[in-house]
Amino acid sequence: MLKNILTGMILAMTPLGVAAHSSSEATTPADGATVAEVSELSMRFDAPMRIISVTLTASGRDVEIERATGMDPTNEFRAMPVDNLAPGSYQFDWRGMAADGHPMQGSFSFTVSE
Ligand SMILES: [Cu+2]
Repeated sequence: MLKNILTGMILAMTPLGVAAHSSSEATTPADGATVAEVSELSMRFDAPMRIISVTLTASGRDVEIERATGMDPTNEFRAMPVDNLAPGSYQFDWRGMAADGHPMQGSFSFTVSE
């Protein structure tokens, strides 16, 4: 009961309740960026996020990546491509759980130049 009251107070103080969820503040590569090469994929959150699953796809095909971040909630998630990324368009999708237990998801895209 106490927990519910506190949650209501926090939501009431937060415009639209949006900031009650941790959200992705910045990514590497940046969303929409064109880069020459990718050595690391990362996302920073304004509150700890448990990242449950991540996928990297190029034109809908899965590209293998290796997580550097485990399953504990974190403000910074990191992963690396297993092989050098060929030129093309990539999309990174993630699913996670915010500190308040709500399921979250998001994505960002980038292009690797020729
Ligand atoms: Cu929430």
